[in-house]
Amino acid sequence: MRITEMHITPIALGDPPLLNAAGLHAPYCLRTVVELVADNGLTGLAEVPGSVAVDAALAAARDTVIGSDPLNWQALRAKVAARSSPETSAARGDKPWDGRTRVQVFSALDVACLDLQGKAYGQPVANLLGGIVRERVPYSAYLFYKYEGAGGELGFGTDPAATGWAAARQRAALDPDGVVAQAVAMVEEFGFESIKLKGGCFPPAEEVAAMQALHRHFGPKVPLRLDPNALWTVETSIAAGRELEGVLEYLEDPCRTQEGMAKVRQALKTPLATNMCTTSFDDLPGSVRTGSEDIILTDHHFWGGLHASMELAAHCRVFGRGVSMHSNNHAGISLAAMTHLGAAMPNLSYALDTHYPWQWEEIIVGGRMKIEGGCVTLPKGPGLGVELDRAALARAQAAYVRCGLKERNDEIEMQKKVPGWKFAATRW
Ligand code: GKR
Ligand code: MG
Repeated sequence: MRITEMHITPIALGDPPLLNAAGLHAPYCLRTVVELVADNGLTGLAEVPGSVAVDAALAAARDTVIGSDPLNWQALRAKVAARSSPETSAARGDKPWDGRTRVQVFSALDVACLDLQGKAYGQPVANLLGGIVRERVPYSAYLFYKYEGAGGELGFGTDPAATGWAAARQRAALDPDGVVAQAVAMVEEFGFESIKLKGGCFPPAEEVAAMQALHRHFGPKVPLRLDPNALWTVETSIAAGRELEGVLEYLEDPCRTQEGMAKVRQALKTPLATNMCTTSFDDLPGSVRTGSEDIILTDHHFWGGLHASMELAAHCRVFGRGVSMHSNNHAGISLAAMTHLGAAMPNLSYALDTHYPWQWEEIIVGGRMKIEGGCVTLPKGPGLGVELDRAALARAQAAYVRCGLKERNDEIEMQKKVPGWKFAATRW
């Protein structure tokens, strides 16, 4: 099999005004869809977070990709690596999301090659990763503080006809009652059995109060997580962490650096998780040396693909780390890829993150994938088990052109609500 074409399509999907450590989500989240067409007529799909930088890095790899054999991922990866500049984990940046591009190119190519392989062999991607250890992959509810509004074409207004979760998705949630109401609606709709709150938005005491309110409402059997995206100092992390002992399943990235996380970890009984201080294979020696976290949240977009995430899972097993998954806004191609990975990862120890409930549009045939009982069932069919809905893709591509966004910048969006607002790497 040879790759004959590589298509790179930037898209925009509606996204509500969600708050986080770096500001506020814009009315659209950006994704880039990658299609690899092979000489046997098959097409492999992948999806990565969108930005002009990622699109340019993908385009720069095109000449290397065309003519390559998608069955030989290691050879293709080595060729792309040899022709692109190395990127250290420092290039990740200090924002909640990951600023690196090279790992995203690897990820897109790895996923699309696996999709092609699966389609060629008539096998699901999870089998190509080693086999299916679970058909139903558990995800966690992902709560956000938010302003009122739906985002996207629905604008900052609301759809008065909406009911249930669609209505709750539009409502503001800025205090513990709002957070609990959001959680109730999300859990009712999707059946999630774990709950995460995106923190780093308000003074820690307010976020501690929100977690305590969730604990009171849902009881001790529902695992809770809080993720301030490293905006707290070590001292604040220890103080807030102590107030939440017995409340949290894990505390995610309370503060910066492996050394900082290690100090917090020594002071608390609550496990710590990260997608910010241990984010690449280069970081693993430091993680082992310092003992920075208990759980590493992989993300195939940032660890360099599904194979790389499976490799990370093996390291986690050896070094006694739990493993689960981080997410950013995404559509169905990524949800399918995450689900195959979750289905194949033997030591998956926690329900995975997903932003999927916050979107309402889709670019795959059949529309929105189902989350039932908090789980996504492994898609049927070879490869990733999803196909592009060309009309929906064209609509999302047109939205990309119309909205004019070229990269994620939550600070600019936040300044529209709070003039002069500035991102601070450490706030409290
Ligand atoms: O979507 O605002 C967001 C999140 O803050 C996201 O960008 C983070 O990368 O979900 C993320 C996390 O767990 O850090
Ligand atoms: Mg996180």
